[in-house]
Amino acid sequence: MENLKAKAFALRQDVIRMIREGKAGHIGGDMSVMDILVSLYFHTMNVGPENMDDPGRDKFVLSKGHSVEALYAVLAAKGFFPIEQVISEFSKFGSKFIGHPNNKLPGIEMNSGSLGHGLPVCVGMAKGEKMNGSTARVYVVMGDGELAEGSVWEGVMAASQYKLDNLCAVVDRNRLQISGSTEDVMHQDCLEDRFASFGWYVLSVDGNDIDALNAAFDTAKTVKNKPTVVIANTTKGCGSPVMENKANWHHRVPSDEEYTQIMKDLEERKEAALHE
Ligand SMILES: Cc1ncc(C[n+]2csc(CCOP(=O)(O)OP(=O)(O)O)c2C)c(N)n1
Ligand SMILES: [Mg+2]
Repeated sequence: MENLKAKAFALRQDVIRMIREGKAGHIGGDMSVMDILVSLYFHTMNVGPENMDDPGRDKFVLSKGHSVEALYAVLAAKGFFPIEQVISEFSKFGSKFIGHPNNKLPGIEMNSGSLGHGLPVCVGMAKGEKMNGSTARVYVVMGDGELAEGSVWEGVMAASQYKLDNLCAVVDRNRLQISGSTEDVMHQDCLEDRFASFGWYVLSVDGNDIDALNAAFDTAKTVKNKPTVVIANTTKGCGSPVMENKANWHHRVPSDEEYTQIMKDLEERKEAALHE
């Protein structure tokens, strides 16, 4: 069986190379969200280049669209496009691989980047799947800072109203946003209780533990009559102490020394995962 923990560290290395070459990128959130994306794309969802024309495929929206570098690495690993092409073209003038998801690229369902829109759109998508009698599931990943957008909570209410048990939201709960701690900027106390009070089924897991994520997404598939949220408790910058839990790594290009250290740290974690 494929070692998804090691894979997530290898894909983080692709992201670091991409950001170095492109001289831009939301590195901290890419690192925190990687295990969530690997669990979704390699364990949970029935999505790949082979079935993108099948209306019954599961649908995915990266609502925290600034973490597109992580999505590019995962989509490349799924075979949507070559990783070397992304690394050489990302963020260059005229490139298709721009700094936020756009649906002209294969594998991307929705343009995103303006925070607060992914969940409301996914509510419509999930309702549409039900109206069509489809068994497809809809997944959306939001940031915890993103939850300050009021539109998120309109979507939360509507998903509950329409009993969208085919909808699974994930919050990348890394406790940081662009300008510092979420608790200072717009606090997210009792996040689990907030979603539960709106009628959602709530799971709270270590969001950098692939096994825990896989289990949570398996459980979400069994929930009836209500949408599920997975609060994924993550570390921003996960993979190297150079970046971990540091607000100034929200958007940053590593220096030569930082690059060398980060790649080494990721290599060590990848090797450790391989020998676990
Ligand atoms: C509507 C909107 N307002 C502001 C921004 C600018 N912005 C980009 S990333 C970000 C912080 C997001 O924090 P969070 O959702 O916690 O993301 P993560 O920590 O996972 O990177 C902000 C405010 C935006 N993209 N969209
Ligand atoms: Mg955050």
